Amino acid sequence: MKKILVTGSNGQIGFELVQHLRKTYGSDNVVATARKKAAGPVSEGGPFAFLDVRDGKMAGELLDSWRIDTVVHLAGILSARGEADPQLAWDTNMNGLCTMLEAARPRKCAFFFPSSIAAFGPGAPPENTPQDTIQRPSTIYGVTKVAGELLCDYYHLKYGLDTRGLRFPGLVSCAAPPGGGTTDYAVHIYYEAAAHGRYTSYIGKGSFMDMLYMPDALDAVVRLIEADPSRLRHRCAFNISAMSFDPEGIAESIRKVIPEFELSYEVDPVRQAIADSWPDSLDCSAAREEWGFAPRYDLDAMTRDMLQRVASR
Ligand code: AKB
Repeated sequence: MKKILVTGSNGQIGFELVQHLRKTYGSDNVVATARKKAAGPVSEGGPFAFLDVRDGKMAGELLDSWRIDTVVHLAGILSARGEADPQLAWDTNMNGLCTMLEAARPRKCAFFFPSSIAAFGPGAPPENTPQDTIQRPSTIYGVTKVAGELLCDYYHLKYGLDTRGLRFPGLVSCAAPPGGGTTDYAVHIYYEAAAHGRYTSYIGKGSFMDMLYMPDALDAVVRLIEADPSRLRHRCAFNISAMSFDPEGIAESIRKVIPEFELSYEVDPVRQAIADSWPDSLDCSAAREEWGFAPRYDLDAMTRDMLQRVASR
């Protein structure tokens, strides 16, 4: 049975992934870590420890004391917050990653790294963006994601570390809020639709971005962690996505459940510029072929589920 340590456990992905991993591998085998303790399932449903991912001594002690063999390194600053404080984004995302890789290296821990659609920039083909193509991002977040992908690949080539990663698109979920991202509008819109029947979008009409519903993201992480290494031609990181829509597309889907839903726009130039620099839709064939990526939710299925869950909260 794996012994897994997760960083960034209070974040949008971490909050749900910790619970999913505990169900899959057993509560005692998944150590959740974060800089702050929050009451709830992450700190109460299994082992929890404080960890600043830039503290290598503390990271090493935790890996030893819990006999960890797999690190899922989620802690990081997202795209919009990164543009507000590029130095913080570099420090957390790059120094945090280097520190955790160095802690994992002598202990031969498998290592999962979350990259992002942000690893692509304006020079990449925007439609059906290939797995392997030009990556010249124009955000600090994207710069740390490309560097992170390369660094994780390097640790595999140089030291034989079992590094694997996914390029996450916008993730839609309702268990824990997203924070500081560009794709967050695709979560907020469901809350506002359920509560007020209307939403004002900071992303403009016609801006398409890739998205994935959280249950499919959790499934993808476990599938990749469990994948037969002999089938992996790529390592860090795989394109994954289940849908691509603009604000009009998600509004249309919401109107199938709430016909009177209204959408208006107050475009935020910072987040709009980020969205404009990202792909419109990804080619996910490498993920399907190499480890069986198979998302279950399309836009309408996600909308029905989200609106039901948001309404019941
Ligand atoms: C963000 O919007 O910054 C993230 C991402 C796509 O990586 N959700």
